[in-house]
Amino acid sequence: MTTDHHAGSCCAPAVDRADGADVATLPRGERSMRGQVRIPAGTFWMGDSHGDGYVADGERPVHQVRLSSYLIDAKAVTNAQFAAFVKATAYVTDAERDGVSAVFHLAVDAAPADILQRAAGVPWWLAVRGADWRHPAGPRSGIGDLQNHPVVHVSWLDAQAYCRWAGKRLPTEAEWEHAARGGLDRARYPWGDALGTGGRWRCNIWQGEFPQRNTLDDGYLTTAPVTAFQANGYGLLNAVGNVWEWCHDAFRETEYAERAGAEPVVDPVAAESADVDDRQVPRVMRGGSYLCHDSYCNRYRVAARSSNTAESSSGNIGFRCANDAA
Ligand SMILES: [Ca+2]
Ligand SMILES: [Ca+2]
Ligand SMILES: [Cu+2]
Repeated sequence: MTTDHHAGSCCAPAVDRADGADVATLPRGERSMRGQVRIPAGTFWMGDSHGDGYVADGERPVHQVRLSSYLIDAKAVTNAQFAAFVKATAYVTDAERDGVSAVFHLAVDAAPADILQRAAGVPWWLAVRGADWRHPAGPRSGIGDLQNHPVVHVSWLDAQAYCRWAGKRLPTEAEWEHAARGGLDRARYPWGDALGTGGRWRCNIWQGEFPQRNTLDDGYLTTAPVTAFQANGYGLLNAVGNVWEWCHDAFRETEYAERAGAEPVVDPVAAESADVDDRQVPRVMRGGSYLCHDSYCNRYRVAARSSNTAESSSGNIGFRCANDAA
């Protein structure tokens, strides 16, 4: 396990893996709109209008983006849904092939011998043998009570495989942000500019002192059900917080800088996104996770960007699917 360029944040560590599944050999499912909401064609301001972001994440400059109409899942893909995919295809995830994935230290449920190492620079991430989507906290854990929680320990390639079978695709980064905004113009969060009111949390992030003490004010140390909290104006649930969500695009810090001046940018997709077999390409993750906290990782905002290599997995990365409008 090596650190990624987000060392010091909660964002999940990268994992080096020898090889993985060949997604192209999987059956391609018939196009499905199940569980999806339609986002009308429109123009929005993409990026961080508040100056909240980390410069190296490339959330600025804010620029105008025009998108065609598209469909996107209201909720992240659940363990139950992923189980149906695996049952139908016998698909083996990258974490299962490799036999190891990253688990947050306070969540680990594994024998000491299965805890292999701490990730350099992000010591709250442990490489745990036998951690995978069926065993999100390690070999001693299960998903019996987590059917309606987002699937985790899935790589970008695993997400691609699921999408192919489900008759869907991953959202582009621009589609993800536009949908997460819920129709609000340049707001910080899917519901507005303020994090919360009266101690009532609107998303699953970290409360307390990271990484040792979580007061659980929002009710969850790790994942929450995909139906928790209120939907945004487009009907999306848990766009920010809960789990990071893979997007189609290759991640480039300079992406927005290169778009500025050519606005509105129409249906943008980052260059280098097309090489879907490259396991080392950093892919965009959006929305932040249950580990985010203002003190060190303020990425539970709609404009926030992060990335991990296509083959990496951890206990706080999942995904939702999208589709072209019919
Ligand atoms: Ca929480
Ligand atoms: Ca999320
Ligand atoms: Cu974070």
